[in-house]
Amino acid sequence: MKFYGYYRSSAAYRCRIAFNLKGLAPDLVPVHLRLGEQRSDTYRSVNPQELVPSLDIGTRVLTQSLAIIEWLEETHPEPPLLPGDPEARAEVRAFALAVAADIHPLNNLRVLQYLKGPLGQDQAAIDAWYRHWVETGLAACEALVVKGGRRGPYCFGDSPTLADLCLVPQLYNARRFNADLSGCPNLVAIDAHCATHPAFANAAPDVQPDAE
Ligand SMILES: N[C@@H](CCC(=O)N[C@@H](CS)C(=O)NCC(=O)O)C(=O)O
Repeated sequence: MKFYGYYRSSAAYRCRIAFNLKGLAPDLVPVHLRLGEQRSDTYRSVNPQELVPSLDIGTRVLTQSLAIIEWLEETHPEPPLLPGDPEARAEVRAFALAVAADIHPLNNLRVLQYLKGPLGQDQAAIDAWYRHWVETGLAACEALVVKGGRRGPYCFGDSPTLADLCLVPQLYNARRFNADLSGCPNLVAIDAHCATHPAFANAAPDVQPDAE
């Protein structure tokens, strides 16, 4: 398998944690987002959305991090990243979507570049935009795990789920932009616990082969 990613891409980071948990090691094809390689003709033929990650599984190319992780879950079920109970699965997926569908798209590189270029915003305004949406979104995520009852060291229990795979990269991004995490003590504690797990530690941006 070939995995197209970028060390600082939080969507790719979610998949890297899943690969590690499932004991898989696809070949990395780095796509340098800051250099705009995602918009090259070569990469557009891999992923018409011009976004990472993509996973070439030989017969086709999968895109969208959550779709890739759900495919992994179906083809490599152990260890499970979703609970067995349908209501608990919905709870985990809701948390994952709160990050992946509601926080991350507002703060993606192309959105920040559009604010800066065509909309002429300065760096202070862009940083304020970033922090506003990440802090508002993470406050809601904090409430979701509290509402879920915190039954273990991870978001929803004693083992990592799709929710943790989405949380950890989002917190990495939030810290890069100096977001205020003081309102999210549960999320910060979960993130610290995840950092002790090799699957999470080995997926961290700074230890990737394409890290700068
Ligand atoms: N919903 C997509 C989001 C993918 C995405 O936005 N990837 C970012 C990196 S985290 C990207 O490739 N950005 C390139 C750009 O903004 O030009 C997923 O979960 O895979």
